Amino acid sequence: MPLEIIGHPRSNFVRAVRMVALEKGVPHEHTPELPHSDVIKTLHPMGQIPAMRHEGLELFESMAIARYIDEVFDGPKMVPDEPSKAAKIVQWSSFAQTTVDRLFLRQYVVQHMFNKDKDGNVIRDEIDKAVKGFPKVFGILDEAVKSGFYGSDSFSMADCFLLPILNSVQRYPEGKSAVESAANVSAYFKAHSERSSFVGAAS
Ligand SMILES: N[C@@H](CCC(=O)N[C@@H](CS)C(=O)NCC(=O)O)C(=O)O
Repeated sequence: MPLEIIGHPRSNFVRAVRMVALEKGVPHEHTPELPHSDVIKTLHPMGQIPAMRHEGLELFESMAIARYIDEVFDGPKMVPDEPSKAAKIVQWSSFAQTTVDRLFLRQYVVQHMFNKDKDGNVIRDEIDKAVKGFPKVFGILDEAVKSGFYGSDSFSMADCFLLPILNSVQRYPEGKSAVESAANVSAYFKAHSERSSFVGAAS
């Protein structure tokens, strides 16, 4: 049975694992399920996306899926074999999945999308709090991408986790201007935004 990646393409975590597959040239079926759908509830105990199926193996959690695809299939390694280099890639991937995802997406983008009063106006409290945290995290990222790659000197799994988040945070004005003000982040995003895996995993 071919590799199947399950989850809606708008999810940054789904896009990241599909980017890993595309970077390696691994053909896969994409099943665009929403969180908490009947299918997803059979694959993830919390109903989250992504999930994966391959040859009888079912997996959830994007890091586990990305690393499985990287290790099982041929193609360029998205996590290097050398342990200290691999640890750095996992470190920066995890930083994107936790600190960066939480601040830029859960506490900012998702608030813009859904935290509205009864008249449909965005409630700003959480957004304003999140924006105050932007300088520190953008500063860390600006240093981490200065080579043109995220925490590394070549394209890796860490880039697959960071680029979809940077894409989403620019949907709203404070995120857009924060990216524009961070020179290295801005150049990094521009350099990779036409990348075929990034474009191919968007829909
Ligand atoms: N730690 C999980 C996080 C996945 C996640 O938060 N997915 C979001 C979509 S981007 C989701 O399913 N949200 C619905 C929910 O948390 O109930 C992973 O890395 O796969």
